[in-house]
Amino acid sequence: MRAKKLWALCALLGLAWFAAGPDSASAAAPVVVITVSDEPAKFVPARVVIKAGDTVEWKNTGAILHSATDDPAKAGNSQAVSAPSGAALFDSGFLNPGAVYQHTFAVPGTYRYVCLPHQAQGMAGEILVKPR
Ligand SMILES: [Cu+2]
Repeated sequence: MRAKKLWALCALLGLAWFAAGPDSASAAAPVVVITVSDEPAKFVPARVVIKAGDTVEWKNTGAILHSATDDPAKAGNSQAVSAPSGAALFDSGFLNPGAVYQHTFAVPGTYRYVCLPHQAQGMAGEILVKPR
C-alpha cells in the first residue's frame, strides 16, 4: 500500500516536470536559426529581418571554430560592426562545432556583426530588427 502511494507521487511529480518542461522560465524559442558554416566561412542567411524582442540562434554546423559579435572593441575592423544606440552588444565567444548561441534583440535597428576568426575573409552578417 505504502509503495503504491509513493509510486503515485513519483508519477505525479514526473508529470508536473514534463508539463513545465526543462528550463521553461528562460526558454525563448528562436524565431530564426542562422547556420554558421565552413568553406566558405559564412553565415546563412547572411541577412535576417526580425522584430524587437525576438531571439536569434547561431548554430555552428562546421568543423572549425566560429563566432558572432557586434562589439567594435573586439572586431579587428571596428567599422565592420554596428548596433543601434542603447542596444546591448553581443559576443558568442568561440563556438565549437555543433555549438549554439542565442541572443535576444530588444532594441530596433540595424546590427552588423562578424565572425572574429574569419572577418578578414568577409564572414559577416546583418540583422534588421523592426519595432513591434
Ligand atoms: Cu567563422
